[in-house]
Amino acid sequence: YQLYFTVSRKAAVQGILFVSEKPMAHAILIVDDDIAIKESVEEFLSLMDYEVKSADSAFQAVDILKTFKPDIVLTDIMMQGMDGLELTRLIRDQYDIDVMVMTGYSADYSYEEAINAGASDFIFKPFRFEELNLRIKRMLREAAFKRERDKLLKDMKQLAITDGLTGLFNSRQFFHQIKQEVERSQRYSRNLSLLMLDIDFFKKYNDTWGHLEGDKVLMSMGMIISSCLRSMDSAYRYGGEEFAVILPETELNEACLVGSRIKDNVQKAVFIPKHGVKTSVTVSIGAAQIVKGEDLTSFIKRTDNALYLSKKNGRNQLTV
Ligand code: GH3
Ligand code: MG
Ligand code: MG
Ligand code: MG
Repeated sequence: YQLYFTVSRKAAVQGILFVSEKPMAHAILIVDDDIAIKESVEEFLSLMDYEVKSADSAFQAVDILKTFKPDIVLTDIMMQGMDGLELTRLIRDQYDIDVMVMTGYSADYSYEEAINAGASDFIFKPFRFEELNLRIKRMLREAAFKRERDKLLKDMKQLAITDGLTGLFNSRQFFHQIKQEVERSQRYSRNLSLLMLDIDFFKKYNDTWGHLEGDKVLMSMGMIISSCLRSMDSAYRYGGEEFAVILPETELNEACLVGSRIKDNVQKAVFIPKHGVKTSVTVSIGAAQIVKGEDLTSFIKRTDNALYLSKKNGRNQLTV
């Protein structure tokens, strides 16, 4: 049987162990109905320090995948029942696992078919173990690179919409989100409310205790506001000491309940800007519910006006 491969198993293994360092313990599932091939590949990859499992049919592979999540599935194409391309489609559909297909029937299956089924690579039998190993390593490298890139992209997206000081969404995200919510509420006639909040006499707080102490208050504001929200609500720091809460599917009186809770919790919070000094801040709030046909500018302006009235009428209060 060893003649089947252009390099004998033993020679290949020795050769590679000699020239390459040990790979990390990645997991591979081998699927082939040719038991001799399955076992020889399994033995080779085990010797290369991969965690290996094998199946002699696509059905068995599907079963194994329920509990075993390899980095790569290496599958034969021609198999009874479900073939390797069908298995590839199923794996790509259900899991984020790379598939390499191997076949000896190069005339029957094209590279294109395998790629279209979702395979990341394709290898013709008979193959040399060195080639298989190099292809596996390349797939693992590319998968690691892709994971890193995806994570970076995700982190960057998150960073672009987050306020660094409070962890709330930033003003860019506020205008993006409120625009969408206004459009949605108008198109589907849904309730939508908005709160705008501004800390009272915050300039004085900064002047008295310093900017860094002021920043601590802003951070606490982020936590207090977040703790008062329901699952659909979202909070934003849209200015220096100005915050907004978007409340989808919410009537004005419910929005006022949320706003009042925030106002009360802000007032209750104790700050210690200096050893032995206990102080607190208050917040003024404007609340509004969108009316039929109202546009974004008008909606924000009405909320802002309500906030202005809270300020004008003595602060530490909510106005609709
Ligand atoms: P009012 O009750 O009318 O809102 O009075 P105010 O002093 O809060 O309002 P004003 O708009 O005059 O001042 C806002 C102050 O907020 C100015 C600035 O000192 C402070 N501020 C804005 N952004 C930040 C920030 O990022 N960190 C800190 N520590 N303070 C900030
Ligand atoms: Mg076969
Ligand atoms: Mg302000
Ligand atoms: Mg203020």
